[in-house]
Amino acid sequence: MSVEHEYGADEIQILEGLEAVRKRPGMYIGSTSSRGLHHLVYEIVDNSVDEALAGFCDTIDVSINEDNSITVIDNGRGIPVGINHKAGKSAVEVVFTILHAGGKFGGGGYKVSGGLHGVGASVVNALSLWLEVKIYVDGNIYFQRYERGHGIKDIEIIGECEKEKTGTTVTFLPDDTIFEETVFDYDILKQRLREMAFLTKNLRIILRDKRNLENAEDFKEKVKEFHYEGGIKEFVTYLNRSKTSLYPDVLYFEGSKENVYVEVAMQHNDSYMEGSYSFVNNINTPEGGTHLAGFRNALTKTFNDYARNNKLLKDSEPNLSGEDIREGLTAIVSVKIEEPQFEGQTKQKLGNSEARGAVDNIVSEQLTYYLEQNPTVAKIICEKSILSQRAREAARKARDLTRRKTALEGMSLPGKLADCSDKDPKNCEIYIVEGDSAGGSAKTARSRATQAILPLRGKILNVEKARLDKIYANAEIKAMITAFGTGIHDDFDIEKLRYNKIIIMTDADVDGAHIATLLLTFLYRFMPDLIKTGHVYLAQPPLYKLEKNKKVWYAYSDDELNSILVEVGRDNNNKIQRYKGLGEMDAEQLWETTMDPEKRILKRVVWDEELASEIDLTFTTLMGDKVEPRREFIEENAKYVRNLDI
Ligand code: TSJ
Repeated sequence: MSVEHEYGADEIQILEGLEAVRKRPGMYIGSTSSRGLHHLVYEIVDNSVDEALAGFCDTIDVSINEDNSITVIDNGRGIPVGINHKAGKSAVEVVFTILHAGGKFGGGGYKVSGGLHGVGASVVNALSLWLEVKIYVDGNIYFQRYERGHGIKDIEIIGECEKEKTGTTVTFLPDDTIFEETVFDYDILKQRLREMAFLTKNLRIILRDKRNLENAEDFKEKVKEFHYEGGIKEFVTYLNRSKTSLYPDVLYFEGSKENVYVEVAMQHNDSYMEGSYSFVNNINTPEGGTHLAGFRNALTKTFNDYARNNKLLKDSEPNLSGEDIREGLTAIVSVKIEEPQFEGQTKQKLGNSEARGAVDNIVSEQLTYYLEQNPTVAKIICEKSILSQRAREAARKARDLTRRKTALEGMSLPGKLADCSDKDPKNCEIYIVEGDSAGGSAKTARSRATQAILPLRGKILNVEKARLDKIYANAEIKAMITAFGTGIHDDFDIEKLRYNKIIIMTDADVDGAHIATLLLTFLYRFMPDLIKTGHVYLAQPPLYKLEKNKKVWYAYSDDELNSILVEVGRDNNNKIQRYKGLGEMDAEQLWETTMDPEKRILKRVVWDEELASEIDLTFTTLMGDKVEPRREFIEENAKYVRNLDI
């Protein structure tokens, strides 16, 4: 066992190390917001996952305690309790009090630590009001407590346990003088722990919420257990759960090459979007990198070879593009590597060149074999890719035509757009209104100078379920694209945006929510930067109108209605009106309640990188074929929307 530096016995130097963490926590955990807070849990859990990867631990139990402290229990070998002679104290204390000791500690195996992660237990300790560790080994229970990073006394035996029982238990309370947010979010932890369980097959992770037990219906803690024997294979099944897969198998490839351990799982569904996620040492790499490049290269090459060799692609036809093959593909590429190099501005892109070759090699070889063994599946994928190739070609022609038209005729705005007169985009907003009658009221109600109205009629095309050629031919979509002015995909240019706010206005019911989601899906897939830069809003029409003694109140929720009723008194003299749709309001009411910038409520659609993959899932869930997940989604649908201005 060793530590990285010669620290000697100079306690002061060590404490200075942890003081540095308390002084600049952001340097070690990214931020002191909710994100940094949850990061503490992952730091601790990562250590147990390492123990699982080394083959000595199969269960990790994570609890949010009543006081918002966190307990992590594993059944591994237990952190070594012996004296570390270089540091002159127990190995446990080294782990918790010396910066960066964690990652260099112990030998062999893959550490999940990498990038911003993996700063180790000492950072968590430094940022906690207190931390307690218990180690079960050789029939003894060892214990040590720290306060703000300082050991209160030496490690000691505080009791006995069964000889066979081994493991580590850590409990810590984040320091509320450091973190802006100290309340843990069950759903955020659930999301990440589920992902960790998918990425480490056979590992069982349990999450418990022990808070507010007296308020819970039956005094029982909230518990969720994640255990996937199939690992990332089951991850793909989970991601495809609300879609229709094109074949029953999830393809799975695994192997090691040049010290890179590679796992890939994939399955096509009948949608037209690619959903590939890549991981390095269990950490998501949203910007991909060499591992993803190796996977894509192998996929393109192997399918083209197969399609040619089996005459599915004629000699006269061009090669399938990578995009054609990946249409509707859900894939997980996971590599474990000893010294990951992260590149790019956000350090989220894998740079190790050996990962490219390793993934390419393993996937090419095993996919070639799979296709030979499973000609039916091979044919389904090739035929789908060929259809995609043709649609892409048709779409290209349609797009070229529009581009040429635009160049010749200038931007001709859609006929049904009632544009605003102010030409400075900073001052302008556009209401996308579903239905002609609501569109009519909105046109009458609006402030002509700054508010444009684009009424959409008929069903809004679900871009998740249509190929590009059909999407480009759709009148409503064309109208939005030309009205916004930005172009789409690679052509997107935010500088050309004609309105500062894009406001989706639909009825305040389930149908309205559905239409809004269809519109958001289009924006999310075709102009994601519009959402990222915060230009997209949802209008909030009222649910109720209340009149009494010639005074009028509007309520935007049931709660609000009730509090108004408490205030004005509930009696026969008020006639409450329930709005079933925007169409029931006249222009004046629509202006007053939903469009007047002085009085209206807008919700801004926010983009959260952390939740991007979940959002991805929510969109495909809602747009998918299966009914059950869709209902669940609608019930919790306001998640990605936050209140902005009131
Ligand atoms: F780091 C930590 F304190 F945050 C922490 C470590 C927290 C938790 C909940 C668990 C762990 C942890 C560490 N679980 N299991 C281990 N294993 C070791 O530290 C260990 C044990 C034995 C040997 C060996 O070579 O015999 C090596 C190691 C790294």
